[in-house]
Amino acid sequence: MNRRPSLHRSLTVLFLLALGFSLPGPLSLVQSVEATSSSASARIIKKLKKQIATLKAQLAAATMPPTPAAFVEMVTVGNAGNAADTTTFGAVPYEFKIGKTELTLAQYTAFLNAVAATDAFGLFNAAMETDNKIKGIDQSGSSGSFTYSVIGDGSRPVTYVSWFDAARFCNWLHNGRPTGPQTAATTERGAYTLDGAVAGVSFSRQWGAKFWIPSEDEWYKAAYHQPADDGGDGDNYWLYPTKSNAAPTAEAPPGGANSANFNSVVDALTPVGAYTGSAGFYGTFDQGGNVWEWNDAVISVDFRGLRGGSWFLAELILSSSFRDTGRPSFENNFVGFRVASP
Ligand SMILES: [Ca+2]
Ligand SMILES: [Ca+2]
Ligand SMILES: [Ca+2]
Repeated sequence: MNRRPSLHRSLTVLFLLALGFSLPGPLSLVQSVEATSSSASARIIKKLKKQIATLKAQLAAATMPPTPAAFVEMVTVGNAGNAADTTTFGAVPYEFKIGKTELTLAQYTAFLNAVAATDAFGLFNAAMETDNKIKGIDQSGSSGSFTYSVIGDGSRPVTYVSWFDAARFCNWLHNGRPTGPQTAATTERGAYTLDGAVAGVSFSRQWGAKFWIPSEDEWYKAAYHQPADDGGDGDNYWLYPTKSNAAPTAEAPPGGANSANFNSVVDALTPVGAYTGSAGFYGTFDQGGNVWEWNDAVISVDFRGLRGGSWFLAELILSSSFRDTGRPSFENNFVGFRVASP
């Protein structure tokens, strides 16, 4: 707290120096000190130069916009140019990042508070508040001044989110998490050009998107790929997203090295990343179970892709061989998402 006034003074000095002002004080001190040759003054010069470098770095940091990356923890999926699995999925010719976990209630609640005082495009679903399985997000007030708060544990994945809610969340991240009504500047443009759409499949990631819903190949690679040369299976792909060809054990977290939330052993959702010993090769959690996750595959004129299975489904559905679909407007307590970025 006490740093601020002095930082401000120093930044002002730096700013004036940048404009070419000749000032009494620090600069003239440097000049007068530089005119002498004693070792003591050399030390002072060194110290002052160091302080100036520090202040310049602080100034640079102070003028940088907040980084959405810090808001959603991402992991890097390397090995660009990998071949596809026998299922035909998983080849990605570039390096990218993907969310370490599913999006949480806390993150989605921050989103709602930023852009859904008036919820023009249905980012909130009343079941988020009433479904005892998920508890959820509470909406207060009336349209124009809605506010939202997490019910219970905000570390569980958000559910009752459509493909469009996920796309709007990506736009919001892309735009630097602004506050305001649902417009082009907040939720309607950026990664996806939505402009009020809440149905249909004719929406794709825009060039230059900073966050997006993973493609099916990106999602699949993050879940199942591990080069054989790097300790993976002989054909570079595991059957389950826990670096295993054997099905995970359905058990309460944290479990062991191959555990997940499925088969209704936990009622219902577990905090994201709770199976701490069961990460995928690239460091993701819960790509098998907890909630189904949207991807951007267009399956038909009516459906988008879903993968990974959920808290009440059988083990097979967590595997790389299982591909599901949903209408992009579908919302229920077993579907969520994670994001990807460059
Ligand atoms: Ca919605
Ligand atoms: Ca394999
Ligand atoms: Ca999942």
